[in-house]
Amino acid sequence: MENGRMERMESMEPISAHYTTAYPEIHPDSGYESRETADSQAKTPPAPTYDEELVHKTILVGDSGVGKTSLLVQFDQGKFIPGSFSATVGIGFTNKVVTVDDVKVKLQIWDTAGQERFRSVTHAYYRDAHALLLLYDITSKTSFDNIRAWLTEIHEYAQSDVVIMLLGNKADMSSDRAIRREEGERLAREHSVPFMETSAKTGVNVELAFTAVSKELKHRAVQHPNQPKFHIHEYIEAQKEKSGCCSYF
Ligand SMILES: Nc1nc2c(ncn2[C@@H]2O[C@H](COP(=O)(O)OP(=O)(O)OP(=O)(O)O)[C@@H](O)[C@H]2O)c(=O)[nH]1
Ligand SMILES: [Mg+2]
Repeated sequence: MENGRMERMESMEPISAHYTTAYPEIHPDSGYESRETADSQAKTPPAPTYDEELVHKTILVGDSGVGKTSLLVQFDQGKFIPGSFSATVGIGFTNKVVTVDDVKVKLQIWDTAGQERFRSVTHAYYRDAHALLLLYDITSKTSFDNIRAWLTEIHEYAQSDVVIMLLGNKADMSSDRAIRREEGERLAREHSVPFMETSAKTGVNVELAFTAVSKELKHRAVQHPNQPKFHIHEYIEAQKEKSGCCSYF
């Protein structure tokens, strides 16, 4: 799972004002997060208010190089800068307030290091996660083949009711494609998890991946008896952009 890229060093510029790297002993609810908040307040306008009850912890996992950090930055800032990120060291996180059905929800998104040597660090974060986005790279068969091993780890360390979504990233790289979309769909069906192809580069389906997870978590947290039940699979099918189609890119 190693890819030999340079690692992001602490001395490098942070990838975003909202993004902070952390180490295993630092918990997101500890002083570390408030230090980050105070810092980002100095540079950015005050964060929008949100329902304190609705803080969703989402964690990004998958092999090194599949595009976890790029996906998070695309979602957070709507940017993609090719080759700008070194392999994540340890773990980083970003807070983002999103509106789900007129309710503001705070998404705390943890970006893990895919490299094998950080595995014990990232395991510690699984159990607090409400949702888990599991990525592979559509141009890398190895990253796809490793999905089963990732799912085994997830079932071992995460809560049993964690919302899992499988994402085939780098959908823009159609000429280097190694995994057909149908293969991703089949694997997702086998494990009863929703699936979509994304591109951190073009942004295709990036917002949808996070929105779908937020909606699912919000519906679980706030049950209105008169509201129809939310079905994440159906929502995704209705919303997703068919990334395999040449016309989109
Ligand atoms: N074309 C294309 N390149 C991408 C995409 N997502 C990521 N990349 C590139 O793939 C490389 C790895 O991306 P990262 O976001 O650092 O991958 P990662 O999963 O965070 O890797 P680790 O931090 O080591 O676990 C970088 O050169 C990115 O520019 C994408 O959707 N399309
Ligand atoms: Mg990374």
